[in-house]
Amino acid sequence: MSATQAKRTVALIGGEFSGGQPKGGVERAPKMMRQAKIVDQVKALGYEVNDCGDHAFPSPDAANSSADPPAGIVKNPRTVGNACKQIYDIVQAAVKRDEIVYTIGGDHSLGLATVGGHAASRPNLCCIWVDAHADINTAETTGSGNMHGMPVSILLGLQKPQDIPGFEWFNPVMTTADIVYIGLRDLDEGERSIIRKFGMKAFTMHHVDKYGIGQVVQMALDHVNPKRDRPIHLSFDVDALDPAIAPSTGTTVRGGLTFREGHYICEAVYETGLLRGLDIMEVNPALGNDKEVADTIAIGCSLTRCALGETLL
Ligand SMILES: [Mn+2]
Repeated sequence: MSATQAKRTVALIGGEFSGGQPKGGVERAPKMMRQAKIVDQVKALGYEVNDCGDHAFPSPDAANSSADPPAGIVKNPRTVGNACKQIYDIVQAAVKRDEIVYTIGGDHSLGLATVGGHAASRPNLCCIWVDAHADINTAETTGSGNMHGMPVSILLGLQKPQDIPGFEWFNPVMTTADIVYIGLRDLDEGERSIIRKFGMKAFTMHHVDKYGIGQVVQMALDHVNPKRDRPIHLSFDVDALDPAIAPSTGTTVRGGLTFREGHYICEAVYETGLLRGLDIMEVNPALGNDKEVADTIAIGCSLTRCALGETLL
């Protein structure tokens, strides 16, 4: 076992939520990862686990959208805002206990709650967002209206939370300089404009090919955490991985991270000794055959273990 960091308690939070996108099933991932013995695996790495439970949220009812009508084309805003508020509060409480917050999604709209709730109690927090997508659409730029493509814009206040019903409670505390992307390969035009306009640091798959994953993680850390003194939240959308190795997720994009590249990111972040928050998001056990589902759940578990200190030797 590595002595890189003193073992803290891990607060495990299940976010059984699918309302940020249209595909059912993603809300079942926390239970499936538990069935795959994720709790025992984290304990085996030497951590105490404070099990904060799985939190279920009603799926949006398409037949009765009168309770939560779209805001422009943004879908289920109050449903997403309510789920985010509840997870945000749970995350914030765990951070105040100085625990490592580990959230299993659920769709990535919950990233607003996990990173946002974390940053609210750890002001110096930085974030590494590993994803095929930038998730930085605003109400103006979104083409789909699915809120799992919007958490970063609200998190950073580029999209005013007060302008989306259900998000009035949220107070952005992070800036565009506090977050770095790895793995991007499917960006909307509006997202490109936002990333360029604010000079945000983004390592796409082009950069992974060009520099190799070791150099990319180094550069990402140098940008967001040059003195290696800031706590890190790693928000990992499994669609960052190539669909050949993580097929059971809602928005697959070819040309993703290899198995080793994905795990390397987690290992390298662990080695900093600064990991304080981890999300494993968008595992969807309803998509794919039995083997594909098992492989994707297994990779959610192994990414978790690597981020918490499992090493090859
Ligand atoms: Mn995402």
